[in-house]
Amino acid sequence: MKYIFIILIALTLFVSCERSINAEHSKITFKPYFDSAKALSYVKTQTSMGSRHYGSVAHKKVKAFIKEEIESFGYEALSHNFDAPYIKGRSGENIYAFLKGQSDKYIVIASHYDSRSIAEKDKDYSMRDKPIVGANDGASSTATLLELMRAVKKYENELPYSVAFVFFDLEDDGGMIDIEGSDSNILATDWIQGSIAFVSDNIIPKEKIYFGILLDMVGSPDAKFMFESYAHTKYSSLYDNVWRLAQKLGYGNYFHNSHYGFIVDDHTPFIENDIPFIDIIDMGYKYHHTQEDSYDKIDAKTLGAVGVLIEYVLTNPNGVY
Ligand code: 1BN
Ligand code: ZN
Repeated sequence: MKYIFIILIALTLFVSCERSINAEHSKITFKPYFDSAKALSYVKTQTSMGSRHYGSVAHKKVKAFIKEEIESFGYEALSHNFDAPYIKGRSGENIYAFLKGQSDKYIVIASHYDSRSIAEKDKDYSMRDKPIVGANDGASSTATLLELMRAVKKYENELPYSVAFVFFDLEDDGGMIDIEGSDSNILATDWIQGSIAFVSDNIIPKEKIYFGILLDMVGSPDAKFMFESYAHTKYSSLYDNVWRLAQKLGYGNYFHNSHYGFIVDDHTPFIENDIPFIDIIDMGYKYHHTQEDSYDKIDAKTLGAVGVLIEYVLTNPNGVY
């Protein structure tokens, strides 16, 4: 009896040990080039320029800064100049660059670089008509995209897919202008002017895009990334696979398998044109469209989680979609 008891204990230990090894095996170990401290420094550079809303001095400055950085990494900085499709009299500039991979199909990684010219959710009513610095809303994703570009340039010609990096302009001044257009068209909006124009001007032919990932508000220490429901309805396997990779990389504290609902963002025009595109967005950010969306609310760890995840997806895209 005593021996049976000992054998049972030994078996139990063996099984639980096996389980923990399997659990370890389901984790991904990956040595990234993405440097979260550098990404954080890009947030600081942008926020110290001030609000980068349409027509501001800082808006011009940030465009020049993005182009200079991109060129310093060894890319050619390209510009897509456009007239805002739904805001009369406004023109914008999307900035983009390519990294050559083994296939001529592109994975698109994108962010918006403009910040909002009002703070309609601020507690202080007297501050609501003032522009915001947009540390999370604008700067965090732009910083992550820049640092990602620096990091992955080392893989030039080696990645399975080519990469298109896109910095959209005129995303964030929506809800302020009477637009012409039908209510039934979700793209008849004064948000996301840059991405609407980018898709309709066919800057990257639709058939050349494998899939895309948009980054938006990726810097809060307690960020919760959940599915945008329109994208998840159309492209659930892409969304689920990216989330699974995030969890395997150890970022399950940020990436949750639940829904925010329908959000119009820069990925929407792509989906409307049947191009698979998902949004990594923290729509629960408590300082969204307030004056408190400032540099001190940003955590390098969150920028790192998103940057490393995307670096992993670009280096191991098979099975993601
Ligand atoms: C994201 C960040 N968005 C704006 N700033 C898109 C959005 C538009 C989200 C309207 C909610 C409502
Ligand atoms: Zn915004």
